[in-house]
Amino acid sequence: MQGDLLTIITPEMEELAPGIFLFRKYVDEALFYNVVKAAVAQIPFRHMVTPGGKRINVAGISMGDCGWYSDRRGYRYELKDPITGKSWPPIPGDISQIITVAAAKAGFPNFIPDSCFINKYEPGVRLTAHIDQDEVDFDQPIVSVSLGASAIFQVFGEKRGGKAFNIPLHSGDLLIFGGPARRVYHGVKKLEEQNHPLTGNLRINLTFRKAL
Ligand SMILES: O=C(O)CCC(=O)C(=O)O
Repeated sequence: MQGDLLTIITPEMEELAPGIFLFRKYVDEALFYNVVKAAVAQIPFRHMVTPGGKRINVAGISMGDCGWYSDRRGYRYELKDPITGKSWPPIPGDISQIITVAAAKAGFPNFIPDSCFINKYEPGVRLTAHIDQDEVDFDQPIVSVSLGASAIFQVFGEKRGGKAFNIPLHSGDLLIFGGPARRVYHGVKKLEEQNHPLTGNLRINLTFRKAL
């Protein structure tokens, strides 16, 4: 009974700060994870390097019309995987639709992602603070889905350092940042060792963007 009451009074979406919207337990985790597994079967996770030649700790691959890419030539979007020369696996239509609907609820109508970066975090791995700024239109939000192990997403604001606003993210959560929060520095704290029924000790994150 208490559980039912909680379901009724918990809002579907919370605006945590201007432009930052959290939908707790919003997506069907198995549906999204099956999409990840199908994409990874086509292009295995890999560690890219920064333009300065440093290995990026979080392994990742892309789906969509274009994929975020980094190597000695710089950060950019690529229409084809530079390693294999093949197109990225498409973002399935039902997944894209779920993302579009969530974005509209947060006040971003007509958001149709053309790129999804899939991050894989192993225990001990963190994502350093950065801004997403390789996209063409900053009026379009970023929509991020978490699967498996829980992590702390950190929002720093306009500068990289300083005190972070910490947002714990759990499997099935969907986070949107756009508008005044579109170009904030953000990162993910070092992943703790965990055992999640979906992914074991891994955290998977899907970041949907309109890049081109
Ligand atoms: O893993 C996350 O929650 C965030 C990922 C992210 O910020 C990125 O891929 O740019």
